[in-house]
Amino acid sequence: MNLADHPTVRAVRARQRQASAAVIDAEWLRELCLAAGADDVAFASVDNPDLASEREHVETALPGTKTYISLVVRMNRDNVRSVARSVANQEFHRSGEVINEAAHRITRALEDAGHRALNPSATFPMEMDRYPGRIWVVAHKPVAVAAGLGVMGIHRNVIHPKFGNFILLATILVDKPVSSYGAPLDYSPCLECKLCVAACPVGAIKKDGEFDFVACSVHNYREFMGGFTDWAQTVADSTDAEDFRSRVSDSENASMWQSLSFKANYKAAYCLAVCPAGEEVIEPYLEDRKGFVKLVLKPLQEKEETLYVLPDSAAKEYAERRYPHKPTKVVDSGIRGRR
Ligand code: B12
Ligand code: SF4
Repeated sequence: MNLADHPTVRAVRARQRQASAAVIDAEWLRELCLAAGADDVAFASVDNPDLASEREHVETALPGTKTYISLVVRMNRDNVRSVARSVANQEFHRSGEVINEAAHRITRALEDAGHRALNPSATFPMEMDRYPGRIWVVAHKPVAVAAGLGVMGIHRNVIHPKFGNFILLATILVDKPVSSYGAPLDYSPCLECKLCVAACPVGAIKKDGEFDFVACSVHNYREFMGGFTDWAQTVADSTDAEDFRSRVSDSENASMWQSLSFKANYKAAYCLAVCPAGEEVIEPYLEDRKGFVKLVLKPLQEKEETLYVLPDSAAKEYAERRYPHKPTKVVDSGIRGRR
């Protein structure tokens, strides 16, 4: 059959063609994003020099990307702060679903308006064929910062001027320029109170803003990629069931089952939990700093829980010195060449 005679081709040629806008109106796009479920949104150009590190990656994901749409979704604060980590983890996962759903809806609307658009995962899944290298398609934090949605605090999470760090981020790529782009904030909402430094049980956050991502991923991500590999290695190395049960507690196995069955659970995220920054967050801290520390920081510090650390690491030394009531467990990172 001649292609021109195909019913699809005839239907398409019969309908009135509407050219898609060469430049997307920023106000229209903002309203679209808020209506889709985002709590805040801003835009950055792919040519923004602050985002040079992302360019080749987004060009591979969506050839011809011209604009980043940066989305913010709020998390419920007291859920993130709770010592019951099942509550905090549910909050992370649910907020991840909300932001992915919003991004999916916006991408569909852009497609319907004649644009090419793509929404990389806000969190997981990521590109595990590249693990342990850069597994993320686009780094949401620098995009949000360049678009003016916040600034990274000492704990290296983005702090939104109003919502504080109780947010998740996502980025949509689109093949058209937008009529106006955001600009970085002229101040940092971080108060430099160092509560995040005090809260991290493995000392991953240093006072000067240096971040020990290995310490964080070995403990906080115990039931994610590397920690799972270490758990599987322990199964392989055990001589029999009794030996395995002597190496891994019932609670640890149940927790791993829960992570594999539902969604992987973070062990801490205490840096976000204690952060008082942001116009809608700061009041209880401003009114009574000691009371805030007692209410939010102390219960996390006092919680009895296992801390996962690498052998001979700074994290091990820190955890044993600062948190003697929290047992440390020396583990393997699950990454070849790094114990
Ligand atoms: C990789 C990653 C991590 C890594 C590294 C963190 C990091 N600082 O980069 C680990 C596993 C440790 C991690 C932990 C957490 N993360 Co995380 N993470 C990401 C991810 C996938 C990319 C981060 C990124 O842009 N890194 C590159 C640059 C921009 O980050 P950077 O801080 O400037 O630089 C550091 C890293 O590059 C690191 N580094 C250097 N080389 C390498 C190599 C590898 C392989 C890795 C992993 C890291 C690494 O060291 C640098 C110096 O600190 C994003 C999702 C995404 N697609 O963007 C979420 C994201 C940054 N994470 C987020 C969250 C919430 C967390 C946790 C709170 C998780 C939790 N629930 O417990 C903790 C907080 C730890 C902390 N204080 O930063 C949110 C942050 C939201 C916000 N308000 O900013 C994001 C944006 C996810 C989302 N959709 O909202 N995360
Ligand atoms: S806890 Fe304090 S020092 Fe840490 S990021 Fe928040 S405001 Fe900044």
